[in-house]
Amino acid sequence: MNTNRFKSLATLVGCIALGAMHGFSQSRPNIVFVFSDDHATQAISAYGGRLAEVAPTPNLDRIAAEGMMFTRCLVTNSICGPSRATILTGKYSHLNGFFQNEATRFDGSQQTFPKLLQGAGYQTAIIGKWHLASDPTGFDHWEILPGQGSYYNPDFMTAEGKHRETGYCTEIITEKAKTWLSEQRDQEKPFILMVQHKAPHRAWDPAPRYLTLFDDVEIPEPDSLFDDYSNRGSAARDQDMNIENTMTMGRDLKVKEGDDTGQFVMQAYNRMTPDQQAQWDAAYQPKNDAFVAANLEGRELVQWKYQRYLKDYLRCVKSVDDSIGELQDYLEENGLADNTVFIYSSDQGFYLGEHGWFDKRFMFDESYRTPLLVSWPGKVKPGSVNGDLVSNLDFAETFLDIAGVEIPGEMQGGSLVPILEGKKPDDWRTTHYYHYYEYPGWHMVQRHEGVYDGRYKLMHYYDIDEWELYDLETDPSEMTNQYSNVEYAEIATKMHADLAALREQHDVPENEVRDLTDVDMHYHSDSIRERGLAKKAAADAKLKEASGGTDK
Ligand code: SGN
Ligand code: CA
Repeated sequence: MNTNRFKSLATLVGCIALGAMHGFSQSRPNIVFVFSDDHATQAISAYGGRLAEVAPTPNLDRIAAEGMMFTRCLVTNSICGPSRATILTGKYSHLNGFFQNEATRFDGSQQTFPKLLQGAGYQTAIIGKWHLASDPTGFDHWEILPGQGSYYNPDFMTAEGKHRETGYCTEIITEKAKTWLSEQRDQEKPFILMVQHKAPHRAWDPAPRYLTLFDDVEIPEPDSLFDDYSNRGSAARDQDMNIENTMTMGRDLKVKEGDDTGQFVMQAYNRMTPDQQAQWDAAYQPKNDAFVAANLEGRELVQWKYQRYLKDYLRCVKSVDDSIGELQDYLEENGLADNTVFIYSSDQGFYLGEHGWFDKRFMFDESYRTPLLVSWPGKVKPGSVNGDLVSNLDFAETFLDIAGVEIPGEMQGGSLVPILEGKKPDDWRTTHYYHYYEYPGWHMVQRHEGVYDGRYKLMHYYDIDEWELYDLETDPSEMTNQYSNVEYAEIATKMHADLAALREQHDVPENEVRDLTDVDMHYHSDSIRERGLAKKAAADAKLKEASGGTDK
């Protein structure tokens, strides 16, 4: 995409803004960026879908009603750390160096949008999940969860060290955000506040106040809950992220009696105060007793797991929605709402039982698409819905553009400001590039890259050399791989060309980024690790054979 026009416009605006910094700093908009972890569009009622009625999200919907809802916000790599690194840098994993969730440290010495905003006179703050291993750079204020963080009585890290708070994580993060807004920031400067929730990440531990929400409700099932993975390749079949087999009874599903590992359930439970444990037990024990007595098997057991999973996930979402409402109210009550861009997104989407799955990683729509809601009084037309191909790759440039700060040419996305103003640039992207790198590892999803053009999606699981092609117009649930269907031959050719063009445009190296093995990955169990390593060895041998016996 050619974004030079916007980049030079931003330069001009940036110069004016910088020149005027002392006199008119308050006129530069503030940004509140609320970001959650693993929140799928299926669980935001503004997006519609099967959960909208049973689990409404009124405060998230309010952002959509007052601003713009993006229906095709696509991630560059559907996994936490890489998504966050892309957002900070405006670059793909292969350029920002953060490929794999658990195995990489973010290089905080590189250019990021918070540093650029800070340099232009913005106050920058981040509160909540960070998950990039190194300490945050470019922030006047940071207070982060170590690693994945904890739902109950979480620890926080600051430049001064680590301390523990009592309470529920989503609520504590919201309180901290309000405290920063009211007491800790420099009131003379415009600001960007990043509020980054842990919720609704696994293991979906709800707040005390919502432990029994949805108890009397039946959550609708997706059509593909019992997917048999026919008509697709082996990656979908061989994953380890399904409700039936991967979910643990103890930690994930909160049935202590059924905990197969012993340690998992204790991690969360042991952090709780006696009072929190009592509330937890009062909520779950009667439901668990009924479950044990029912002695479910087969399909019924999967259906029960789905209900327990979705209810806990949606309970966590409810707290995130409350957080949005509290922050919106705070901005309004304190005269900040009119000059603040309010943005909501998540690090990626998630499977809420579609294909029988939880987790993410695949380029299939549920995890490839992430929510994006933006309100900006006076700029964005209330209630607008946008279906352009936008990406978390665009966030850094958008924040800079909102602030009138020059956008570095090396950033790989585009600013969303023109789209927000209803003036989509003629040269806006028509294809989007995706690349996931973590195999073997958690949930055993094969590495793949791919391209999407808004209708067709071409995916390549390159370690096992399997190609998949989906037509989302006729097959929105992506159940049938059309790659070998002659009727799609021309489309396949076009998509191959698009993929090659995007690889070139984004400077994707040919082979070296594929050699990320033998890092200290985390495995669910020894058997999964062995299965994964065996598959990886077989794939390596196949690649070696294909390349005539050389190693790369
Ligand atoms: C943890 C989870 C995984 C999840 C990864 C990545 N396991 O390892 O299920 O895929 O995080 O999530 S858990 O048993 O510890 O919950 S991410 O949001 O950080 O990408
Ligand atoms: Ca995540």
